Parts: sequence; structure tokens; C-alpha cells
Amino acid sequence: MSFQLPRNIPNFSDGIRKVENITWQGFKGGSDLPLYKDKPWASPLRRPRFYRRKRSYLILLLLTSIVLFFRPWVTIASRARRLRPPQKVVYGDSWEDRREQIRQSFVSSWDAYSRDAWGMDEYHPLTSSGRNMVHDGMGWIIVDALDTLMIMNLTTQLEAAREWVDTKLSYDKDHNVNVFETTIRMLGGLLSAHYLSKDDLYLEKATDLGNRLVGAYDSASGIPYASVNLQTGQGEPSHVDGGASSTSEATTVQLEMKYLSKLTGEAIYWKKAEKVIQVVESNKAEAGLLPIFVHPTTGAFRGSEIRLGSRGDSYYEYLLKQYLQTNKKEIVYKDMYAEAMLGVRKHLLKYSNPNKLAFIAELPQGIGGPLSPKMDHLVCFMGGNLALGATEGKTAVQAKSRGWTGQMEMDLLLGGQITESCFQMYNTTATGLAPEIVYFNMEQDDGTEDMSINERDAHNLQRPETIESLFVMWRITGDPKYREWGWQIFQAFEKWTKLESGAYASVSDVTRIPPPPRNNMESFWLAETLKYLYLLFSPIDLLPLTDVVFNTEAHPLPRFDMEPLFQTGWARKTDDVKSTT
Ligand code: DMJ
Repeated sequence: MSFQLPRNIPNFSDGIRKVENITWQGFKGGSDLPLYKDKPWASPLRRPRFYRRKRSYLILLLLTSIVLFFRPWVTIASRARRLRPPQKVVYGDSWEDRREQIRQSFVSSWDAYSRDAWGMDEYHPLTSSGRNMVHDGMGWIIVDALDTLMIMNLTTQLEAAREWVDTKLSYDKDHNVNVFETTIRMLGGLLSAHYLSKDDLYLEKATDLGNRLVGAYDSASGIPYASVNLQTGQGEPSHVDGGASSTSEATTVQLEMKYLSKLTGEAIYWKKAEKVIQVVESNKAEAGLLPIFVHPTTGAFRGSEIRLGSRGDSYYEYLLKQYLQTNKKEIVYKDMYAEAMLGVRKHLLKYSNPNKLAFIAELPQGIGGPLSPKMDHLVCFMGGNLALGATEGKTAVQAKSRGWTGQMEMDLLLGGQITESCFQMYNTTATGLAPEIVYFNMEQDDGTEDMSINERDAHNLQRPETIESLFVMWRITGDPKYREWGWQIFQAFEKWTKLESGAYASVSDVTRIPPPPRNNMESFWLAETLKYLYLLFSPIDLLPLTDVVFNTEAHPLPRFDMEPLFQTGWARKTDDVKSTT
């Protein structure tokens, strides 16, 4: 089997290609990427001065030990973490060495999965077993990882994966599946694999799957039902939440459906997906901030809860990326995105004490209600998203040379601040791994800890969002601290999530040494976390942000011209928009 690499995908004929020196326009201190050993070990994080002093550090350690000795009742609940400097750099590792180490982690994860659970939808690394979500499986792990195999040039593994897709994968299943997850992981994975390889097999499978998914949109409003039966195409409302769909799920299918239309020339996928945004927009949500549930029957929101974490997150991501996907022609999405980001600043953006870490809070009762200082790790995509919105994929230096506004500057700055807060979610735990959720400290006088972790939220599912933002921030700013932070996080994954078998597992408590492993490896570990890490240490012309959009599962799709076949089929009625400005 052979596959053709599109522009900007390096063909690694001799195994791993060397990372060449890349000229970074306007890069401080020279035109080449700096060597790692030239970098100071500590980045200029805001942190108490005593952390910089070794002697004081020892005193602090001693005092902490005494306090802990006399306070055995200290429990995990509400455990707070102080900021600390990033770990010392291990000198001698070059960027390409590091990239190769990440590639080896992928190989190790893949080999373990192949050995223990080949073809299965779930992988249970502790019991060396797997499970299918539907009869004979739907390619959950294999399809999600196809493009990572291509990007990492793992040709032998790719051959086996393609063979499985060709001979075993069928979506003709009398089974309800989640519309959003199936779209972002399976449809997105197949489309991206086709984009990178031009192999028709993947497009055939994608088209078949797309045809099975469109039935989900046949609700009274056009909002997709939460699930769909892949054989009958019958949509199925959620069994909880009054039958409402998650807002982020309904509004995070557009990149995939529109690209499928572009490839096949069939307008149906485009129209179905586009209609969803028109319906949610017609609710005229205040400040562009959407409640997290929407009814497929009426198209109205359910409840008033607002957050950029679970059930809200990728709506804001896909507004921006829809605008970018069709080469910045669909201004409607740019407007909605800009309105929402102003809404985020006005209603959700807060800074913690004592170190003023930026975070995006939640409004459990909507605008006007009390604010919760809770932030899901899921929100961490926002750092990179804000930067991407500011420069539209160019480097900051390129973007600043023409039409740069104060708003863009502020968005880029905020993107960096959110990314730093997300890095601190890792940097402040005992394991160096982030928990699923943190609570930021907003009290003025209770100012020693910036964030705390509840026992129920202390797990780590190997999620990608912080790495994703580090990758985007690195590409846009060229600041090597983002690579250093990514490397530190990778090392924590290596240290605490790798099993003797070579598999990698989620962990149930990032505040415990060692963190207890969970019998689970999510497909996004291969599809997203390791891919974004690999790209963080790759040349910047590999999948340039000016040419591609990554779907929310990290599957790269090309930007394209929608004309002449397609156009935006709707417009905002702006006269009654409740603006935040
Ligand atoms: C992935 O499936 C996607 O990134 C999605 O947008 C959010 N949840 C997981 C990763 O955390």
C-alpha cells in the first residue's frame, strides 16, 4: 500500500527527518531557532520571590514537613497547589530528539493496543483487553489515529490500520451512536486521512458514514438529536436533560460536514450543518454566550447555564474555524466569534489570587447570576483559540505587519495568559499532571494558593487541550517557553501514565504519588495529545496554521474556497442582537 503526502507533509524516506533550522521572522536574538541549551531554565512566570532562592526553598520545605506532620487531617478535598518553577531542562536533548521520543511513545501505545485489543473501540490497558461499542466495532481507536500514523510516518502501522479499515470496518450497524463523537472522531479521522493521503478508501468510508449521520438532523428545528441509529438513520433524543442536545455537540460538526460536501459536491451535509448555527443564533443569546443545552424540537435553549467547558467549549472553537475553513469568506462566523469573545471578557474572564492567573469562569445560572470560579481542563483549548483568532494562523510578526488592531493584541495576550494558567494546572500538582477540573481562588485576603482540586475532579484522562494551546502559541509567537512547557508535561505523562506493558493509561488522582492508574486509554491520546506534542517539536511548515484547520479532535482539514458550489445560506438579523459592547 502506498499513500501520497500532500504539500507540507514531509516524506520521511530515511525514517525521521532532521528538524532543520527555520527562520522565524522577528524572533528575538537571531533568525534561527535557538538551541535548547541556550535557554534559561526558568521562564518569567509570576511567582513569589522566595521560589527563586534555594535557601528559602529548603526552609519552606522544612516548614511544610513540620506542618504536615502535625496536621494529619489535611485531606485531598480542596487541596490547593502553589505555583512552582518549571522543571529544570535536561540539557542535551535537541528538539528532534524530543520529537522522536514523542513518536516512540506513540509507537509504544499503538503496539500495546495492537497486541491487546486490535480493532476494538476501547482499550483497557490494565487488563490488556478491549471492548467494542457496537457489534464488531466502529474503528474508534484505529480511525482516530490514522492521520497521526501518517504525520509520524509510521508506514508499517499505517498499512495494518488501512487493511483493517478496508476489510473490517462497516458502519452498517443497527445501533445508536453519539452524533458529535462519531462526527469529530470517525468522520473527521477519515476525512483527514483522505486529505493527507488522497486515498479514496477513506473518502468512500467517510461518505458512507456521512449518509448515515444526516438523519440525526431531521428534527423539527434542524438541531441534531444527541444520537442516531447508523442503520436506519433515525435520530434519537438524549435520554436525559429533557431530550435536549448539548450545545457544543450540535455546533461542532460543521467543519466535517462542510468538507464532506466540498469533496463530494453534495450540498446536503453542508446545509444540514449550517442550519444548526442559524437556529442557535436566532435565539439571540446575550453577549453571544450560549446556554449549554438546546432542544432539537424547538431550537430553543434549555436552562441558562453558561460555560466554556463541557457542553459549551467547541461551539466557540468552530465559530472561528468555520470562518477560517472557507478562506475567511463567511464573515457571519467571524462576527459571532468576535461578539462571543467580548462576552467572555465581560462576563467570564477573571484573575486569581495571589498570582493573577487568567481563567474563564462559569455562570451556572446565566448572565446576572453568581459566578463559579471552576474551570474544566477542556477550557484550555481557549488559549490557542484566542491566538488563532488574533492572527488567523499567521505568525504574530507577520500578522502585526498589516492591519493589526488593539483587539487582536489583547486576544493574543489573553491567549498567552490562559495557556500559562493551563500549564500551571500541571505544574502545581505533585505528579506534574493536570486534574480534570480546578477551582481558582478569587478571594482577596485568602491569598496563598491560586487553585484547588476537589477529590472527585483529581483524575487525568490524558486530555489534549493544554498541549493544543502550547502548540498553537508556539507556532504563532515562536516563544520557546511553550516547547519547554510541553516537554515538561510530556515527561510527566511518561513518568506516571506509562505501564510496564508499554501501554499508557489514564490516572485517577494527580495529587498522589504514584497516581493510581485507570483501566482506560482514550482514543484522543493517540489522535490529539501525542499528535499536538509531535507537532510542537516539528518544523513550523508541517501543516501550517495558515493552510489547515484542525477539527476539535485534532484532525487537520484543508482550508478551501466554497465557491462556486457552495455559499453561506443565511445571514444574521443584526438589528435585534443583544450586544455586549
Ligand atoms: C476530544 O474528543 C475533543 O477534543 C473534544 O473537543 C473534547 N473532548 C475530547 C478531548 O478532551
